[in-house]
Amino acid sequence: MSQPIGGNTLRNGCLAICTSCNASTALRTCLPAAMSSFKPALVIVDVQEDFCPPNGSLAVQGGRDIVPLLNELLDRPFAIKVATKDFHPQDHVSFASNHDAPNNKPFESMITIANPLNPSETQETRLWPDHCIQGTKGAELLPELDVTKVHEIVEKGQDTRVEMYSAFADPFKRPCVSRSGLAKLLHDAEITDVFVAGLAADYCVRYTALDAAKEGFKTRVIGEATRAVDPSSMDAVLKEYDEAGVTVVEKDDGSLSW
Ligand code: VGL
Ligand code: ZN
Repeated sequence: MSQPIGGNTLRNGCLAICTSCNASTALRTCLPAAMSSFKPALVIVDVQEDFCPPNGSLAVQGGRDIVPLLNELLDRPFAIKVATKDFHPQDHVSFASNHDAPNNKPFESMITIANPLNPSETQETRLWPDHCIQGTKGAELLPELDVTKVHEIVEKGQDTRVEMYSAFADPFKRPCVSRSGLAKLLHDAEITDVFVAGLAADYCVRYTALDAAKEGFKTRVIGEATRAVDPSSMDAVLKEYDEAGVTVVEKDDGSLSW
């Protein structure tokens, strides 16, 4: 049996859930909850001291300001809530301090790194100030982030030989060098949808969202819950999202009304 609502036809099971939400709520906003397969995860990327003012070595402007919104998101019924941590050894390849002059300027210099398992595969990557070193204050999650509501903390970037912006894996493909276990965690929990927020919008949030889409999750980035190292790069990032089927949503646009 089916019943038409506002031009759409829904199965009875869907209708029962839809009528349980505010009757005036647009159908579009309650539809994800009406689909039995909808199981959302929240991934909060790298909300760590080193990415935030006032003392972070790689501070992203406004990085601390997103925490109240992140805490609101943590109050929502995501099936899994994950916080990730960039977690580097002191000799990490991305630190400018580990390279020789003159091509060792943090934020500026680009280097080529080869896949340690296959030298024919290479990546161009940016050098950074030392940041998020294991065991240091800079690697800690912000104390104002309500980690009591986080189910899993996923560390990444421990392999000194490779850069790893994505919370899923390093960028090498032939073969991949380092995986965090996040894909398995989400797949094992039968997650269907991944919502990404955190720092930085143009690096770790970006590659985490793109990898989430590659893993087959319907992926949304919560735009106002991110901040970029270089805001002028975001147009290009939005284009990448478009091509990958990643959507940018905002807290109050209905995308989180389930
Ligand atoms: C990040 C630069 C270097 C990030 C991590 O979390 O966006 N950016 N390492
Ligand atoms: Zn890093």
